[in-house]
Amino acid sequence: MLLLHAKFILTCAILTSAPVFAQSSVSDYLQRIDRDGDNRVSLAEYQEWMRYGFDAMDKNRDGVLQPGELPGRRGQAITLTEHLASLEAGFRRQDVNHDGYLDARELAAPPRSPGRRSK
Ligand SMILES: [Ca+2]
Ligand SMILES: [Ca+2]
Repeated sequence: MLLLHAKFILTCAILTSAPVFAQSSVSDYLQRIDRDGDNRVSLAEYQEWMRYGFDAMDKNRDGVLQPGELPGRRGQAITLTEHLASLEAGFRRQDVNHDGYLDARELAAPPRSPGRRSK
């Protein structure tokens, strides 16, 4: 559970480090992720989009983020497989109506924490 929590924090760190999150509106953001233009984001679209952050941070392209490649240069190493799995878990949490897609409202919702946040 603790490990999961750490990965959630890491996902947040990756999310917030993605420049697109800065100022763009949700619909703008949705259009960028929505490759097939059906106005909703599938898990595959979500993972494909979100892994940019991972790829950008994976300087040596070995599919693993070493602590030295992470924001603040600390934390646990994380593999791409683990990252995609945690993205999927995040996707499922955001998918409030469980239809397998994120619409604009679900995308705009604050990330849902898997557990209690601690400082
Ligand atoms: Ca789509
Ligand atoms: Ca949905």
